[in-house]
Amino acid sequence: MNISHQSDTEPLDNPFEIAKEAAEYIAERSGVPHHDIALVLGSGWGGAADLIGETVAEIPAHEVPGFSAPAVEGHVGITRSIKVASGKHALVLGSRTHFYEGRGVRAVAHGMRTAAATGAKVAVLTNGCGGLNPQWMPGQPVLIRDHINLTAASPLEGATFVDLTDLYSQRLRDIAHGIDDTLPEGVYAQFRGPHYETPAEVQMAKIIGADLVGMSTTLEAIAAREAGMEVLGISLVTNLAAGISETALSHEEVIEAGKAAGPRISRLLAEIVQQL
Ligand code: 8IG
Repeated sequence: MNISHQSDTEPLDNPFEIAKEAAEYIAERSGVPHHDIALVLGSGWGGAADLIGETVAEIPAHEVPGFSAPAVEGHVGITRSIKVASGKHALVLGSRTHFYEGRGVRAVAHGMRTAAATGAKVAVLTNGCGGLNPQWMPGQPVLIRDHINLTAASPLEGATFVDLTDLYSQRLRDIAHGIDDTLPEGVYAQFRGPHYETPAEVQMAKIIGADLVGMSTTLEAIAAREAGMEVLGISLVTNLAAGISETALSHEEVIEAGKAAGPRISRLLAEIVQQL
């Protein structure tokens, strides 16, 4: 089977062809032929969409070719085209497919490939995650400096050797720091999930250099880079990772922490987007 994207493969067997179809659909539905910036709003980040600019179009995410309905409460299911005050067009992808959903890496990467096909040069990936630094309270935003992909998977197919040295762009982190110089940076480790880690797994993550643990972002970041985009990653620490605090983890608490921090991190993200 030929899985390279420059060649004569059947459209439905080629993830880049489906992404192109999705991008054409978005252009048609939104009336915006090209987008400049792509955003994925994870747990806690949904409110940012309203502050980024003027909503030009809203499209139920699952109506766009290749996307399926979101599986998790707290994840927004509307893809929005937003005109930013800077004049740029932002595409907020409303449905993130997580690797743990078992739909495969193509489904996980589809949003980034679609965004790149709409013309986006910058991808902003946000998430809610567990924190390993006990000084980071729930509600703390953290810039992703680098990642550790513990999924044992790659979104890339075939002999696709992509350099990840500066995956989380220094230039974009500098822009974020220009807005808030107190923003800490950290290494994000993606576990497969959907269960949270054991305390021993959290200790392992710490020993190998992680500051944040979550279930998204790394595969999307790799796909974004392959597709030629510059990546900014921002995590919201919604809970201390298992064993870092005494209390057990609950999805409800995660949603609550996201809600409480929402207005502040939404403003932060909106300000960043103005400068991209
Ligand atoms: I929100 O503590 C959120 N997502 N793996 N661990 C992992 N994912 C998360 C966590 C966490 N909190």
